[in-house]
Amino acid sequence: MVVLAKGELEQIALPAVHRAAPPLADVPEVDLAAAWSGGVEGRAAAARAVAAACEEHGFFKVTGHGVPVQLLARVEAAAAAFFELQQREKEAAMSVAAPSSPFGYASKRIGNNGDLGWVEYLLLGVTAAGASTGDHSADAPLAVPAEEAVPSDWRWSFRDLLNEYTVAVRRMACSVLELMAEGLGMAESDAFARLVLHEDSDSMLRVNHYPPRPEQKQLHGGGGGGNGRVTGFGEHTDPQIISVLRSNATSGLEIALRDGSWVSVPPDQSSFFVNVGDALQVLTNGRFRSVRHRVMVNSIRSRVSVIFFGGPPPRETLAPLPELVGEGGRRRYREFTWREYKASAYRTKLAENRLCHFETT
Ligand code: GA4
Repeated sequence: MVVLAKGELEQIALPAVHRAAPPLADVPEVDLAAAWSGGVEGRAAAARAVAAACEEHGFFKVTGHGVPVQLLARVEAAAAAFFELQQREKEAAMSVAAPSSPFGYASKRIGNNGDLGWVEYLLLGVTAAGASTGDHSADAPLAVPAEEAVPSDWRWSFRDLLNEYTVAVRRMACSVLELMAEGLGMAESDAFARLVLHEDSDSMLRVNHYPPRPEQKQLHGGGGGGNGRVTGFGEHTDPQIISVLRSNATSGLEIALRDGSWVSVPPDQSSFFVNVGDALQVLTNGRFRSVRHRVMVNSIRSRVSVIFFGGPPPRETLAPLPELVGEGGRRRYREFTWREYKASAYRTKLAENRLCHFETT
């Protein structure tokens, strides 16, 4: 069992100082089906819409994505069933992960630098075949509870389901990355997608569960009520190229706009939400914005979300792409490898600005 040090729980549960965020009125939306079937014009329009959303918010909704709704529902149900297991069963499920590995099941602790949130989660590596594993070896089952915890067919089906989901979402993420490149008018439409499709791509799958907001008396050791909001996952940007999120119908996701104000994103269980990550901000020389986001536990309902993070191979050199810098243009970031960036990111606290260390002066 993970025992929190004295004071840690209070730190998570302290009502955030910020007020409830107003809903984002016009969530940019891209219909992939229309992009695929709309001929040259339809595709160009979708590509322009994607690029505009990435420049303005670094965030948009994807509809017409072609991922079967039944698959989404099955993943959601299986994830909910996993999180309903006893704490010791969930922890045992992940004991196959190397102790030093960031992969596995965890509760409340985020990363290694003291961040806490009102969340429990599974973090899984994704292999080239799209299979989610804990240690990147093809036959290490990871997203599964321990032998004695649940019937073995259940364990295997959860793992298979996550694999099926990962394959479908990665394919969709790459279609979106192609539209991004087209929207930027790049000569090669696979300039971004090829990094995530690469057999050494460092991608991940995260399954989050935000239990309903705790009672105020729990938060303050029996103290009075109040309407304080509880942070599920603190504000941050994602280090990777692209993140593709799908959640159940429970609210909680918030994004920061250019002016620094926060807006909430109305949930939509049949769509996906795409975040631009730090690596894509670098490749586009800052044209696309790595969106700062967070999850607030402000509901009486559980929130379950599944996020695919598409990353480049560790050895890949990242730098602003010359055609996006333009002749005589200024490169805003120096060159670095994804391995270097990730190591640096993992040394930071969640809310830190990780890209500033890689900016040119
Ligand atoms: C944010 C995006 C992904 O969830 C993640 C997170 C990672 C973790 O939970 O271990 C990090 C966070 C994320 C960025 C900074 C570091 C690493 C927690 C943290 C404090 C899996 C990722 O790749 O980076």
